[in-house]
Parts: sequence; structure tokens; C-alpha cells
Amino acid sequence: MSTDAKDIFYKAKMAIIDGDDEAALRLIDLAEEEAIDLMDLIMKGFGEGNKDVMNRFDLGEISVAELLYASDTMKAATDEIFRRLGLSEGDGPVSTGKYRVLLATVAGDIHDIGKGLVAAFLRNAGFEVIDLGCEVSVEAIALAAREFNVDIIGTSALLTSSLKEQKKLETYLRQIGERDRYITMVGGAPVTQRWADKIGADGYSENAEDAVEKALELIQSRKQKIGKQEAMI
Ligand code: B1M
Repeated sequence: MSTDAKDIFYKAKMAIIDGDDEAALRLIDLAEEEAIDLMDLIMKGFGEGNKDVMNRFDLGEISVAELLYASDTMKAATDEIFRRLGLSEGDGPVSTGKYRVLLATVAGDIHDIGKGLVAAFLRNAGFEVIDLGCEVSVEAIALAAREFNVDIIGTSALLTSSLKEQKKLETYLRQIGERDRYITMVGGAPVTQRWADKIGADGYSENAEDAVEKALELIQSRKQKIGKQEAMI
């Protein structure tokens, strides 16, 4: 890594820690001038600052207000990068027959930084992503899934108290007779493979990169299953 890149990544980390939006945006310009991959700027720069702030918050070293400053800057920086890379909502052709993923942070939960990363990674891998935002009820998720005819429904939950919404979605989809229509994926810091198995979700992923791999894997196995069923008819 060049000294310039190292320096920019370090300053990006500090911009998040300081909650300095202007510095963050200047660093994105600088990184572009230096031909630094903007996804690298997220992972090695801004993301490191976000981790640092997360750890300090978990240790009780900083307040919710300080965390809020930092996470607002993280959101502003990542949104700007996704916009520049054409990975924001509405970017790209409306419908190209690509696989469609619906993403939402569940009801009662406002955490959306991780979901934003998952959306950008999926778009980068060629998926069409419909992001419903945060605090979305299971009824609204099911309605949008039907309206947009999605292949995958991915939900994010960061709070112990909001995890139950992922289970509620599985139950609700079964109740309305639409569970088999979709692949369901779950994620978020407190979510585990065990939780996914327990509630009957099709997939769990630990991070954004993993979410892409898992989505491709699940689509592939669904295609094989459908192929086998068709061959039996
Ligand atoms: Co909140 N918060 N927060 N918070 N916050 C946590 C989650 C907490 C663990 C902190 C703590 O106390 N140690 C704690 C929850 C405790 C619990 O329930 N057990 C907590 C709390 C309590 C709260 C409030 C209640 C605080 C308060 O008001 N007193 C409040 C909640 C309000 C609400 O939701 N109703 C609150 C508020 C906030 C902020 C607004 C300040 C801010 C969120 C800003 C935002 O998102 N726009 C915030 C933050 C930043 C955090 C921590 C510090 C960091 C979350 C984050 O951004 N991580 C968090 C502590 C922690 O997680 N250690 C915490 C970085 C992000 C990249 O990771 O979101 O895990 P993550 O996403 C990853 C993977 O999980 C996965 O891929 C992502 C990218 O790699 N993934 C998926 C996520 N979703 C996926 C979906 C998929 C697949 C993969 O589907 C396909």
C-alpha cells in the first residue's frame, strides 16, 4: 500500500471518530484523485473508524450522542461513495431480469449502516436491490416482496428486542401462503446461523461479502431444485 493510500485511510478512520462529515467528503475526493478504490476506502478507512467507535461504545467509553455523530458521518460517507459508484437505490436499469433482493431493517430497529453495506455489495455483484429502509413491519415487507416480485427477502436486526421480527416474518409468510415463493436471509450483529435455523430462514450471513456469496449459493440451489421438480413432471 502506498504512503498516500495509508495516510488517506488513516484520516478517513479519524474523520469517523471525530464525526467530521466535511473531512470525510474531502477524503473521498482525494481518494478519487489518487485512484484509490472507494470500496477499499470504506473497508480500510471509514470502516476502521466505525469499528473503533463501536468498541468504545461497547466499553462504555463514549455516549450515545457521540456514537450518533460518528454513525451519521459513516452513513454520509458510505452513501456518497455508493452514489459515486452507482450503487445507490434506483441506480442501474429498472428491470433487467436480474435477481431481485428486498432488504429491510425490521420494525423497532433503526440500525441501517450494515444493511446499507449489504445493499451496496449485492448491487455491485449484479443484484437488483430494493431497500425499504428501517423500522419496517413484516406486513410491509411481505407486501413489497409481492409487489416487486423479489427472489430474496433479507432482513437486518441489531437489537435483541427486534430479533423476534425475523421470526415473525417467517410465520407471517407461512400464514399468507407465500413462504415458498421467496428465499429468506437474515443478518445483523446478534444474528447467528443457529437463530436462522431455529426460525426457518434459508440463509444467514455474517457480513456483506458473505451475504453476496450466500445469496448466489441459495439462488443456485433453488434453481437446481426447480429443475429437478420440472424433470419429474
Ligand atoms: Co445502537 N445498539 N442503539 N446505535 N449500535 C447496538 C446494536 C448495541 C449492541 C450497542 C451496545 O449496547 N453494545 C445495542 C443493542 C443491545 C441489544 O439489543 N442487545 C444498541 C442499542 C441499545 C441502541 C439504542 C437502544 C441506544 C439508545 O437509544 N439508548 C438505540 C436503538 C434505537 C432503535 O433502533 N430503536 C441505538 C441507536 C444507535 C445509533 C443511532 C446511535 C447508531 C445507528 C446508526 C445507524 O445505523 N444509522 C447505533 C450504532 C452505530 C450501534 C453499534 C455501535 C454499531 C452498529 C453498526 O453500525 N455496526 C452497535 C454495537 C455493535 O454492533 N457492536 C449498536 C457496523 C455494521 C457494518 O455492522 O450492522 O452488524 P452490522 O452489519 C453487518 C453484519 O451484521 C451483516 O453485514 C453487515 C455488513 O458487514 N448484516 C447482514 C447486517 N444486516 C444484514 C442483513 C442481511 C445479511 C447480512 O440480510 C441479507
